[in-house]
Amino acid sequence: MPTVPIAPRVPAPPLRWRRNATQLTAQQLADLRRAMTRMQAIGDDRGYMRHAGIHGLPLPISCQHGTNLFLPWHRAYLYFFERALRDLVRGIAQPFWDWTTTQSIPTAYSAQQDPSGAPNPLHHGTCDPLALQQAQNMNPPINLPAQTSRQPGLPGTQLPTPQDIDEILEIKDFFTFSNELESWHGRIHVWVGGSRHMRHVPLAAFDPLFWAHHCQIDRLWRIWQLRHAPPSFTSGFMGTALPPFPMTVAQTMNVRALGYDYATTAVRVRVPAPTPVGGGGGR
Ligand SMILES: [Cu+2]
Repeated sequence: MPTVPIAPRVPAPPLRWRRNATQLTAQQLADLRRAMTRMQAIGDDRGYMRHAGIHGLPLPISCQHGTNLFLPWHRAYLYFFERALRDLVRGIAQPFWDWTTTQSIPTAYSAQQDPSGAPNPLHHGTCDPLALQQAQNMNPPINLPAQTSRQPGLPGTQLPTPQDIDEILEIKDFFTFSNELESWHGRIHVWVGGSRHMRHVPLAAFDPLFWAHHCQIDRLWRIWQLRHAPPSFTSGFMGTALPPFPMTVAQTMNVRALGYDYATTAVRVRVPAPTPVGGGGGR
């Protein structure tokens, strides 16, 4: 009897799991910080400044807001950012900040120092000098220092509750869902930034918290995709390019094809936090 296997035993590449920023192990958080520290130290196209600068300033402003490309464009953006992180520390995935259950900035990001006493690279970033200069020339001008900072929770600002988001996830039409989610996304930028960097699209991505915020937006899209039948998009929409990324809308549809998924795709589930390292609130 032949014993040749009927299918070649080629293992599928392992998925990267994007985890909740408040539930990272000490090692996962240390790896993320190591990658960010290294990336912030690189001055060329692989570096943090370059990646952050793609979103807004320096010109051109590439991000898609207020359009049907909001979710696909930012998914591509996160994908290439994560790939750059992975070039520096193997196998890592960026975490998400679930602001519905962690209604404060996760301590992984708010702590000034890491456990060894070194500066926490998730606490702040440094803006590209050209971006700052161009921001000052905008109308109205944005005058902010190079080092990013935050003014979370000023009066009149608000984070969504799980119920707020659950209502949005029920919306069947993709483009309506996208618009509603984008509008909450903007309010969270304002909640974090106050008058500082996260509030302003041209400079927001220089704040390391930007990525965890957008990761949560991307996660909510993934949850929406799990809840609803795939929309029948036009080939025109699916074929739309997402510059500067070499990717089309169609290529952003399947997160597993992009090599990652979210460790938690349930909105209301409350997991008993196992020794939270980067937990919200204080340590
Ligand atoms: Cu944003």
